[in-house]
Amino acid sequence: MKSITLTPDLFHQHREVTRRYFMQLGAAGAAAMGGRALFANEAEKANDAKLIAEAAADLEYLTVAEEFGTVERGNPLPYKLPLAKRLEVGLERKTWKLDLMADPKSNAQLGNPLTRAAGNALDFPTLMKLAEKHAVKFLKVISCLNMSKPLGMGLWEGVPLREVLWLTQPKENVRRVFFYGHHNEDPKQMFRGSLPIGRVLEDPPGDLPVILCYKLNGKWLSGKRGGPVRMIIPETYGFKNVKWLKTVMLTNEPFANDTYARGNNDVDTWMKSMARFIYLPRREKAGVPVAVTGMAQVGVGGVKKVQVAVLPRGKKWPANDPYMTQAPWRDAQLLPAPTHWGGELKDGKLPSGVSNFTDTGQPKHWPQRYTLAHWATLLKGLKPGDYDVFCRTIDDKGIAQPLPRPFKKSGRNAISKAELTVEK
Ligand SMILES: Nc1nc2c(c(=O)[nH]1)N[C@H]1C(S)=C(S)[C@@H](COP(=O)(O)O)O[C@H]1N2
Ligand SMILES: [Mo]
Repeated sequence: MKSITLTPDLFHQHREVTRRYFMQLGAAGAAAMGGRALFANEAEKANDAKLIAEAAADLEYLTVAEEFGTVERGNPLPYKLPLAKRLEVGLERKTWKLDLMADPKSNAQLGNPLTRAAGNALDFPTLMKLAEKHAVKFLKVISCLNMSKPLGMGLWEGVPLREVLWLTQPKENVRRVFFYGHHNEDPKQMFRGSLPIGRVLEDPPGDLPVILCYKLNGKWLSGKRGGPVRMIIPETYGFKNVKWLKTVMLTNEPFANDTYARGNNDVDTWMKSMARFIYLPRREKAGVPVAVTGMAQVGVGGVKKVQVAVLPRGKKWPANDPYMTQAPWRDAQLLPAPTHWGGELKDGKLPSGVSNFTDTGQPKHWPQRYTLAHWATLLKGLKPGDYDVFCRTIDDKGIAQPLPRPFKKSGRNAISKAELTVEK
């Protein structure tokens, strides 16, 4: 007879496997009738696998552009301007232009600034010309530093910002890059971001370039998502990923001038790892295994595992263990990369040429930093009662969420809680 093993391999095609699990359950179930404990155990494992696969089958990976959560400012919102106005101010690909210049308040020296004023600002056809040679595509999750859940997971395409910066022939006195988007010519509406020049010119080991992004999930970037062109910076929270981008300034200022610095936010933070629930039933009958699914945002520290803990509802946790390190944590199952990517990609397939993927579309490693991973688990043997269920990540160094960086103004990563009632 066939034996069934619960290796992650079985989840490799989590969408497609459900039917196969049902068939295997038949064989294992029959074996269990033989009365040997081992086989009974296998039947239970097969059933668990089936339940997890069913729960995981509907998890969509990439977010459709229109379904992203949105954080935006502007009155009116730039993409809601009438078409004629959008054309006039350069918020359509046809008329989009990007100023690349020295900060007038600084002594940064550029041999060849590109500006609207001089009539040589970077336009969309020139960006596309650069794209022929330099375009990159990669997965990145957008998360707002001040929100507890990601806004959406995208496949972003663009030209590395450094390719464009080099066109300006920077010479000297350049320490940072300032950038901002369309703001209705009203300084109060300006939304600014900044980066050290070093980050733009060179990518830390294993990291991807900062890009001028013009496509999401294989389609032109919509106005709502920040098009025609937005900044995408892989390791950062949403606020540096400035939309409706029109101006990039090289400066000798040593300080960040990000709009987000005003709100008491840590503007130098990298994305953090954290686990969140996707689905946990509110109520279940005693004796029925409870299938739970979730996502893990993979921050700079990676995600080695996800864990779940179940406690009686409202149990007060000792104040001297604020991060719940002593809770009864148990490992959940971290699911491998999806084979069906969602996000309205053609046939659900990733295109070729995605960074960190092979030519045949296999991830070179999984999970990947600054993306999501899915997880699932079964809660079993719970007596009737009210429970709080918690989830957390463990990073590549073995550090449990919310450590090593638990302070909320560098990114929300408090341990998540959901409620479950088990009925008689
Ligand atoms: N021009 C501009 N860019 C912006 C913002 C903005 O208000 N204006 N909001 C930022 C913030 S705080 C976040 S979290 C992300 C959200 O990106 P999304 O709306 O595409 O999900 O956009 C960033 N880019
Ligand atoms: Mo944000």
